[in-house]
Amino acid sequence: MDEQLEKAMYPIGRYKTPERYDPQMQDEWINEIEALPNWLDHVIENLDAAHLEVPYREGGWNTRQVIHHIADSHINAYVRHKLTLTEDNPTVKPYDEQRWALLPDVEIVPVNVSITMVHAMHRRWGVMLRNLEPEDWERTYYHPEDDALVPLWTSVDMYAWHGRHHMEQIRSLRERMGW
Ligand code: NI
Repeated sequence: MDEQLEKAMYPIGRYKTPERYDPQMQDEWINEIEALPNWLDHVIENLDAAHLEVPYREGGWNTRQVIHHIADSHINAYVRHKLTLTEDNPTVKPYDEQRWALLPDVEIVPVNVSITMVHAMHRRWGVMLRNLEPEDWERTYYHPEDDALVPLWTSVDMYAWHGRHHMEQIRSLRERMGW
């Protein structure tokens, strides 16, 4: 892939699963999950309606779609984590994120509504994760598309990355555009 495109798509690099589980990382993962709503408040500050419609790269989502996508994705993640904590190896439901991003709510609802959802949901998510028993972190869910058992700690690490990843797409777009 073209280097500039790679940088626009993956401003903090692609996700890489850590080679081994380090429980000392829990705090950092949860801190990032708890910080995301405030980062989102900040990253869209002073953007007008026209700015929100500019794709962050050619053929990519615009800021409006990226913000709603974060809410859509993290609702799924939160449900997956709750299932993991209450069932043995639950099979989670994949969803078509590209088609979700084209539904009417993403078109019509202001982005700050999704950021408010993220504030509320991440508050609960953070409290849930902060109060787990050590063994809970190694519980797993089954992801049918990847045909993989995913430990909770991997998933938490991945979603901490995911929030930062999309926030940085918007932040670096603003930087490139001088907004
Ligand atoms: Ni995403």
